[in-house]
Order: sequence, then structure tokens, then C-alpha cells
Amino acid sequence: MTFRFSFGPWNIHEGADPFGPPVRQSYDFQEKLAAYRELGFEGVQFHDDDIVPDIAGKTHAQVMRRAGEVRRILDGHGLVTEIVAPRLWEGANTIDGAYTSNDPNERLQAIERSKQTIDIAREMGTNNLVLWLAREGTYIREAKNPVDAVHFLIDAINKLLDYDKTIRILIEPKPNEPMDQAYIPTIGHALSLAYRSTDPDRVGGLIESAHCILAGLDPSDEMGYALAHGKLWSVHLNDQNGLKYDQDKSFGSDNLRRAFNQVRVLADNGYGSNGEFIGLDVKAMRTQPRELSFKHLANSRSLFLRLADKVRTYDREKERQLVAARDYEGLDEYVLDHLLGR
Ligand code: 3MF
Ligand code: MG
Repeated sequence: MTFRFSFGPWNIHEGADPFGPPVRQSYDFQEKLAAYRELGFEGVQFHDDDIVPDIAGKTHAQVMRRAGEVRRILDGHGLVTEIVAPRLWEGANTIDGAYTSNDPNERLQAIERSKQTIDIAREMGTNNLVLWLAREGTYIREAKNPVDAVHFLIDAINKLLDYDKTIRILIEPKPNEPMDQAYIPTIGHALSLAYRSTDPDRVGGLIESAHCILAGLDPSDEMGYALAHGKLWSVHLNDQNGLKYDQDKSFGSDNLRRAFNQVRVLADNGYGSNGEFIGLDVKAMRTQPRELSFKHLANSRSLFLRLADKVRTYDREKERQLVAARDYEGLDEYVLDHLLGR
């Protein structure tokens, strides 16, 4: 099985965090795209405004013209667009949520912007629309109605499915941050929205490792859940050291065994055989010098490939015997030995 890798241009960044300004000079958009192939990546994940800066101030025709230009740049580099996502969480009129805002006018505007993102996706040659439901939640429970919120989300999904009959919606769940509590915290929540939609075959999920860990769940089991439904359509592999702010650490850098199990569940279930990408969502540490600020991407990709080798050379017969004997201590030891290279 050969894997295709992707990431988003926001993964090459300037090191700003909530407590400090940027510490590295930016690479411009063209330089970022030029780096993909060199780093071993062929897929690009985009927000609508990664493709069209200042999107809110542009006419539809200007937006589409710019999308066409970016498409041609990608073609020139031999890159393809994997997904496009509406960046709904930065707008002045989505401060209190987009599809679940209490204000019907804001809900409408969020849906309109998402329809435009679908147009951009088509122009870029992909039918994958990702929805990270960033501000669809609350800071305090009493601020919104949790039942209405679910109906608003289903309504938005249905309107987008109806707008374009070929688009697929990939919901990216995350339990918190920026909100105190998100309405769609896990893949189970996401997929139940899929089944309630008017076209369940066109609604699936994108699972990010760190988001599962923040929910206190194991990423490989979350992936297994979506795979069992035929609904794992993309991933954001990364790592996370426990329950704190969303870290987006390099894949496998916090817990190698947890990473091994993600590669294992993906490889064992033919993930990638329908064109799915191994997507990354990783941040370089703030301390990283500018000229070395691509390493987290290269490292995450090569770690994935090394773990894919570990999956291939993992002794299935040995595992079968140990499981049959219910010798889970023996299995534990074997897994650690295998990862340590013995
Ligand atoms: C936040 C995320 C997001 C999404 C991205 C694409 C900025 O925790 O993971 O990254 O992945 O917006 O949907
Ligand atoms: Mg992500």
C-alpha cells in the first residue's frame, strides 16, 4: 500500500500563540506551495480564505477568478486539492457560532459562505468540504439551546447537500477550544448527524488525533468507529500531551504506541484505497528557527512511514496466539519489543 500525504498551508506558520506575537518571518503562499513536493506531499488542504485572501470583501466573480489562479499554480506543481473548509470562526458575524448562532441572520450568512466554499472546492477540483464546527458550542451552558443547536446543524448540512449534489461533507469533531463545550465533540456525534441528514452517503468524517485525545478517547478507536461505518474520509494526524490546549505536536512525538495503533487501524482497513490522504495537522514549536520550520512536517510523514513498516512486520500469528491464550501481558511485551526493534 502506498500512501499519499497532505497538509494545509497553515501548518507552515510564524509561531504566534495566545501569549506572544509571531517569531518567524512568513513564507509567502507561493513559497509554501513550492515546498510540498520537496517534503514528500502531494495533497493540499485549504480554508476558503487560504485560497482567496480578504474573501469577505470580494464579489463572487473575484472569488472564483482567484480560485482558478490557485488551481493553475497547484497544477504547475503537480499538487491536488484534498479538501476545502469555510473558515467560519474568524468572522465578525460568527463570534457566537455560525450555524448555531442564536441570530437567524448570522446562521443564514454562515450557510451562504459555506455554499461559496463549495463553489471554490469545485473550482479546485475536489468534492470534499470539511466542516470544523469551531464555534458551534457555548462558553456557558445557558447561552444557547442544545436541542435547537442540533437541528440548526442538520438544517445547515441539508442545505449544503442540496446546493451541490456531488459535494461530500466531512465533519471534523473537536470537544473544546475555542469553545468551553462543543456540540459535536466526537466522531460518534458527527456520524449521527450524517445519518439524520437527507443524504447520509455524502456525510462522513475527518478525525484529528489531538481532538480525540482532548475528548479523553483513543484516536485509533475513534478511527475504527468511522471505518466501520465506511465514513473515514480524511485524517489530521498529530499528537497531544494530555488534557491541555490543542498542541498539534508532530505525529507520534508524545506517544509512539498510540501513533502505531493509528497507522495499524488505517493500514489494516485499506484506508487510502479510495484516494484518501494521510493528512497532517501539525505545528512547529515556537522555538524553531525559520529555516528549520518545515521539520515537523517531514518528521511526521517519515514517522508514519516507519510505523507503516512496523505494522507490516508485526507478527500477526504471534498476536493471534497470545490473544487466544488471553496472555495480554505477553502481548503487551511483544508490542513494546516490536516497537523498540527487538
Ligand atoms: C483546529 C483544527 C483546524 C482544522 C482546519 C480544517 C486550524 O483544532 O484542527 O485547523 O483542522 O480548520 O478544518
Ligand atoms: Mg485539524
